[in-house]
Amino acid sequence: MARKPLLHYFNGRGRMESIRWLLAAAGEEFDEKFMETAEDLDKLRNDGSLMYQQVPMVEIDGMKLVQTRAILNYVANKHNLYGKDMKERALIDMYVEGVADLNEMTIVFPVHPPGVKETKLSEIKDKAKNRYFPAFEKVLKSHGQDYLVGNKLSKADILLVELLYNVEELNPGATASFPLLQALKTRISNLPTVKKFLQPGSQRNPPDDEKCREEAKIIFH
Ligand SMILES: N[C@@H](CCC(=O)N[C@@H](CS)C(=O)NCC(=O)O)C(=O)O
Repeated sequence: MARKPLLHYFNGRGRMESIRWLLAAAGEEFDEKFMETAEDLDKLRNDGSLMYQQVPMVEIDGMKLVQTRAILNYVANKHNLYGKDMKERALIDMYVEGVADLNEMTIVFPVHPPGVKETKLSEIKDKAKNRYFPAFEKVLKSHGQDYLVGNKLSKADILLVELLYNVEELNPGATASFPLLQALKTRISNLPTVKKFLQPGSQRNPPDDEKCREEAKIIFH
C-alpha cells in the first residue's frame, strides 16, 4: 500500500495549512512530523531534504517536495482538481494566485507586533471587501454555476473557501454582502471530506496563537 504523505512543518497553520486543506478535501490521508526546535529544522537541512532550506516540505509518492504552490499543484493534479484543459488550468491558476495574495496577509497577520496589527487588519478588511471578494463573486455570478471553473470542484474552490474562513475569523461577517461566496462556502463545507476536516479533532489547526509564534521563532531563529 502506498505510504501516506508526510508533512514536515511546525505545529501551526502558517504556509502548510492550505496543503492540509487540499489533501483533506481530496480525501488523501496524511501524517505530520512537527519540528519543535531549530535542531529539527537543521536536521532536515543537513540531510538534504530541503531544496531551498525552507519548509513546508511534503514527502509524497517517493518525492520530497518543497514550495507551497508546487505541492498544491501536485496534489491538485493527482486528484483531478486542476481543470480539464489548459484554459481551465489558466483560470484556476489566476484565481488561486489572487487567493494566495490575500491569504498571505492572513498567514503573516499573527506575527505582526500589537501596534502594527490594527493597520494590517484594516488592510485585510479593505482588500477582501473591495478587491478580492467582489472579483470572485463576479466570477460565480457570470456563469451561475456551483464551482469557480468548469462547473466542477477544483483547488480554486477549496483554497478560496479556506481563505473565506481565514478572513471571517479576523473579521466576522466579512462575506455578508457576497451571497454567492457564502453559498460556495456552504457547498464546499458540506462535502463529506471537508465536513470531516472542519470538525474538532481533525488535522485542521486553530489560528496561530502566541505559543505557536514563540515556537516558530525558536525554530526559524
Ligand atoms: N516560497 C516558499 C516560502 C517558504 C518559507 O518562507 N518558509 C519559511 C517557513 S513558513 C521558512 O522555511 N523559513 C526559513 C528560511 O527561509 O530560512 C513556499 O511557499 O514554500
